[in-house]
Amino acid sequence: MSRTALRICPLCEATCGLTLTLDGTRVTGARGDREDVFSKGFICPKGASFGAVDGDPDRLRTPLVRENGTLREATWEEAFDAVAAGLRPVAERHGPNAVGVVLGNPNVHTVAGALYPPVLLAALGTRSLFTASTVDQMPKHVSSGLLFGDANAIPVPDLDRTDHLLLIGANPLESNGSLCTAPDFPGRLKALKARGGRLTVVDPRRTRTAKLADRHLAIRPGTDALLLAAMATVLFEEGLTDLGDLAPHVEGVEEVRRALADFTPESVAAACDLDAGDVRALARELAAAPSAAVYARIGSCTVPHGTLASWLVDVLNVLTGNLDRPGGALFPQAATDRTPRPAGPGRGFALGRWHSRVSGHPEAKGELPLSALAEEIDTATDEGEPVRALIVVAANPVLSAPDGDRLDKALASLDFMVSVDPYLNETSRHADVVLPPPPPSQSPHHDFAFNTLAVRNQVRYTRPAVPLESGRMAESEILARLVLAATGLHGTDPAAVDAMVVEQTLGRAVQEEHSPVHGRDPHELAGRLTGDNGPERRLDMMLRLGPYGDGFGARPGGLSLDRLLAHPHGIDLGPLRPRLPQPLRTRSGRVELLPGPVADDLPRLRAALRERPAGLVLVGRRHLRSNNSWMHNVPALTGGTNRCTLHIHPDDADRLGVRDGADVRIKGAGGEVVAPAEVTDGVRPGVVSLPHGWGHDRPGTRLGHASTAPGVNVNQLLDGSLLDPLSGNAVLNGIPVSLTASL
Ligand SMILES: Nc1nc2c(c(=O)[nH]1)N[C@H]1C(S)=C(S)[C@@H](COP(=O)(O)OP(=O)(O)OC[C@H]3O[C@@H](n4cnc5c(=O)[nH]c(N)nc54)[C@H](O)[C@@H]3O)O[C@H]1N2
Ligand SMILES: Nc1nc2c(c(=O)[nH]1)N[C@H]1C(S)=C(S)[C@@H](COP(=O)(O)OP(=O)(O)OC[C@H]3O[C@@H](n4cnc5c(=O)[nH]c(N)nc54)[C@H](O)[C@@H]3O)O[C@H]1N2
Ligand code: SF4
Ligand SMILES: [Mo]
Repeated sequence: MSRTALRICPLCEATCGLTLTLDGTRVTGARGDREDVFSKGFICPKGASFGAVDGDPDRLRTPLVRENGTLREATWEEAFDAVAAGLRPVAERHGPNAVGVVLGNPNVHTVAGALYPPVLLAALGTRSLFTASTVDQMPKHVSSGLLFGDANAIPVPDLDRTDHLLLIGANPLESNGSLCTAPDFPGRLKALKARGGRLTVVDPRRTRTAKLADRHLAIRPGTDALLLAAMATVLFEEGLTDLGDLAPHVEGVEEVRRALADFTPESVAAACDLDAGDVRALARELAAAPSAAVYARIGSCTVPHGTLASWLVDVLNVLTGNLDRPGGALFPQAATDRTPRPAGPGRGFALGRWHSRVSGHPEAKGELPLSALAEEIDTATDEGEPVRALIVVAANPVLSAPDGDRLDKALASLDFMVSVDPYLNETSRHADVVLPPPPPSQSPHHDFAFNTLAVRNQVRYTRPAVPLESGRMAESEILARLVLAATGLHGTDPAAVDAMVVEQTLGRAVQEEHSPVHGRDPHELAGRLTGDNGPERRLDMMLRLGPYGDGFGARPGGLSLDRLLAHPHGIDLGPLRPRLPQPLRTRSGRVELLPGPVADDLPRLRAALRERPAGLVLVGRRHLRSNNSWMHNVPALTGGTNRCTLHIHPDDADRLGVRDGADVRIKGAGGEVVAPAEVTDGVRPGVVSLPHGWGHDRPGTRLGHASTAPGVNVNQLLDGSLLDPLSGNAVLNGIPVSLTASL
């Protein structure tokens, strides 16, 4: 007998609602949920393959524990005993920083990944935290921290209402969008054009997104900050700045004008390899549009001036009066956001409160660069203890971070490593204990992170579509037990972790004057929480305390878990609304348009005006039917054009004697790889492109399908030394490479 169940898709940031078809406990099909308040039936090929992703026979079913050098299947009890026995001695003997934590991308796609890592980190007290953010969006966090005082206050383009979208270094027709949660991004771009709006794309490749654009500028990689700085200067020179309602909330406009004055279209044109007239036109169009949004992603972040580019994006949004207004770039308000406090000065955002031990990289948002993970393990210094034990949750840095070969060796040298991962892959193969979470059909879903980045305020929750298979453990329980095992409380009831968080959160809330529960009894409130388990009670608590919540009765009709469960397709909370100055947490209580660390970094950008590397540079690319490093094991999603090939322009191919389909040797600072060439004018001359997440040819993994067409690891071309200095973000795009036609 088949039945259906609703499940929000966890496979990318678009968060589409799916209707799964189930045969017993097996997912046999997936289609878009037409009644979903946000995605309205949209689905992409990855979502349509949900069943294949979910049912991959290579997913681990039981924990693995290393014994005499090899991993064997084990019970959960044995596994957590081994975790406690492996981690505690390291922390006790060598101090908290000797235990490192690595958090990977899928943590933002799971309930467990949102709720438990913060508890784990607080309990461990380690400064050795490395996450996917520093190979991704850390520059945006840093620029938001400096501009708005809150690293998580990221303005999102108002896709559905804007008249003009300037889209930089993003390819939502393949990625489905990032830091801009918008199911059916392609449809929303087409709707923008249909209503007479304008789309400009800046990308060294003529992507599917670029093909949709009214104007495509094939910029030289790594130079977006120069382009954006020059656009700001044009706005100032031509009297096109107009802050509108923002003016009282912004300081530093004049300082920005002075700081950027020597970045003119003419001065940046050669470095960007763009026409000065085009740069000027871009600025004028932005200013002339009734509403406009500048939006930039991976291609603007994973470059040497990532923080400056991220900052300039919002500088342009501010100067044109588009920040915080409909049609511009606004701050979403998620249902699980903390109770908004009254506007006013905050504590501001600090960078570099501590530094990495080996290279002295400043922390950003409490994190050290993922690029520095290998050296923090394999290099001894007088400054403190190296990382000797590692907790890895949903991360595969051997493929996703620079210089996988070095990291591979470093991981092998650890005293102890535990991986929470459904696969035995390039990274988890080094673990002493692997703790496999259940497949998504057996897990609940709520988008704690992506609702704070969504183009429409809405809230949705789906319970597990099928019950936990016997022998499985929910990922929330795995992480709660991990917290206990890592902190000397091994054996305690994991429900204690949730109970502690509830007690602390409610205890704080009742003391906050702006809270709807101010002055009430936290125990009485805790007793009112509903939900089948700890994570559900925590979701109920966050919803009820949040901006749309029922305030535990103070605001009748407001949100609660019960109310959400009564709306299985979600609850629409309306379009994005202007919110300033409330979200600001800067010391001034205003948008600080020229923060000190940014001003101090401008001389480096000025020096880039003169840089003109003669050789080839490499950029990445994403494929619609792929996702970073972990979806190449699903036959339905590989093959066809989803392959690990080197895109190269015909002019470069001719010059270098590279033939279509023939192998090319690609050399970078960190090593070399060999991949087949795909000659295409989809990439501009001087630039080649290789996707990331490939290289599934290491021994000791269990990736039956992926290892049949392993591809190569593009990140082996990097040695980990290229970073955006403010954020510690890896430079993954625009890296110098040399090619030789192989063999
Ligand atoms: N050259 C280059 N490198 C890049 C990028 C690039 O553009 N170019 N992009 C970077 C970016 S943006 C990112 S975010 C990183 C991503 O890199 P990572 O953070 O390493 O993320 P993934 O490769 O997506 O998956 C990591 C692991 O999560 C596991 N996993 C899948 N589902 C679950 C789950 O439900 N629970 C748990 N516990 N684990 C799960 C997978 O098996 C996999 O081992 O890569 C970065 N690396
Ligand atoms: N199908 C699929 N979807 C995904 C993922 C995936 O791996 N596959 N990964 C997910 C993750 S973790 C993330 S972070 C998002 C990322 O989402 P996006 O940011 O949309 O990622 P990309 O598709 O890599 O697009 C980046 C674009 O930047 C261009 N680029 C490279 N260098 C430069 C430069 O210097 N300047 C400019 N202007 N452009 C440049 C590249 O050519 C590329 O087209 O996608 C998410 N969605
Ligand atoms: S666009 Fe993303 S969230 Fe939507 S179905 Fe595809 S993978 Fe899933
Ligand atoms: Mo990412």
